[in-house]
Amino acid sequence: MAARVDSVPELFGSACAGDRAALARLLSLVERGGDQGREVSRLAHPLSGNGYLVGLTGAPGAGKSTLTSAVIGHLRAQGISVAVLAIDPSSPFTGGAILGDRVRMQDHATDPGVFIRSMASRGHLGGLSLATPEAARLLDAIGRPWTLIETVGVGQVEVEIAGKADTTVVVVNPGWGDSVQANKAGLMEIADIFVINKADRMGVDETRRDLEQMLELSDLGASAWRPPILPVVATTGEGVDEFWSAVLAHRATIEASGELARRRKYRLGEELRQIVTRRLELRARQLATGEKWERLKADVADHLLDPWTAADEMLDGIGG
Ligand SMILES: Nc1nc2c(ncn2[C@@H]2O[C@H](COP(=O)(O)OP(=O)(O)OP(=O)(O)O)[C@@H](O)[C@H]2O)c(=O)[nH]1
Ligand SMILES: [Mg+2]
Repeated sequence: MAARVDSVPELFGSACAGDRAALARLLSLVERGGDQGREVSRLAHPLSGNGYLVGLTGAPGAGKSTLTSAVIGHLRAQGISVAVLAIDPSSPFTGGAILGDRVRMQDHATDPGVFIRSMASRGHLGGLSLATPEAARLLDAIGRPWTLIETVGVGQVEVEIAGKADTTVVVVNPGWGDSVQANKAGLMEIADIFVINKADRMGVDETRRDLEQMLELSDLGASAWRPPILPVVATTGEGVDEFWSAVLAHRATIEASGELARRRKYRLGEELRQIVTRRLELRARQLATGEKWERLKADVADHLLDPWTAADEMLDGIGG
């Protein structure tokens, strides 16, 4: 077989025309970061902004993948295509056995309207928090109208990623303590919609009360949107229609109020800031190995120079 030497623009063109293998290769480049990853970003950015990003997060095993799978089924029934990014999943997404009975992920494996990808950070300069928005932007740019991002809602990076969607969904389970954990993990602030999944189990009303109480205490500000709390049984699909209606309602609300545009602008600003920070950090690390660094360190240790003045001298080199 001939070696595959397609350039990034060629791959991008193919992906736009619906070539899934090309898309998968572009996503690998994005994951890896580096110059080719940047080239993908350059091509994708001007074309992005039409797709819509939904983040799903919650404790491990809350049923995020099962719910995602049910949503895929819901959208596909209407002929709407969808992409899924599973961020560092603790359970494999395509396993089938771990997924709900009604709509197994395998059913979607051969459907050209569905694209599912597990993301891991493979040496990307900014890790997953920078690779994920780039991947989402690529999917947006090639014309996917919906992208769902699943992250486990533990850990700062994961919560941060989930919170950077257009609509963020927090999945909890019935029973004492789950909503308290969600609160501790910082999920209350980022939730636009709460799903109480596994509503076939005991304790739905208690969990709803807990969430309502916490919502009372949290500052919703002047926001026109009050996060709804929706019971769902992802395994059977019960409540999935209502859930998706809530996503559509949230989208319509923030589109009309200008909040969506604000969120996106803020997100891009944060991304830019993060990129600059990472690059300065790298540069500083490079500088911190040279001769000048050793001299300054020695001077500080010998009390000839205070650390701030030494840092000034160091930073002169990078214009910061
Ligand atoms: N009883 C019941 N079980 C469910 C429901 N939804 C999901 N499950 C089960 O819960 C388990 C975990 O579901 P997943 O969808 O893999 O959960 P997840 O949140 O994606 O898990 P991680 O990605 O590992 O964090 C599976 O055994 C599902 O079959 C539900 O509505 N009711
Ligand atoms: Mg999962």
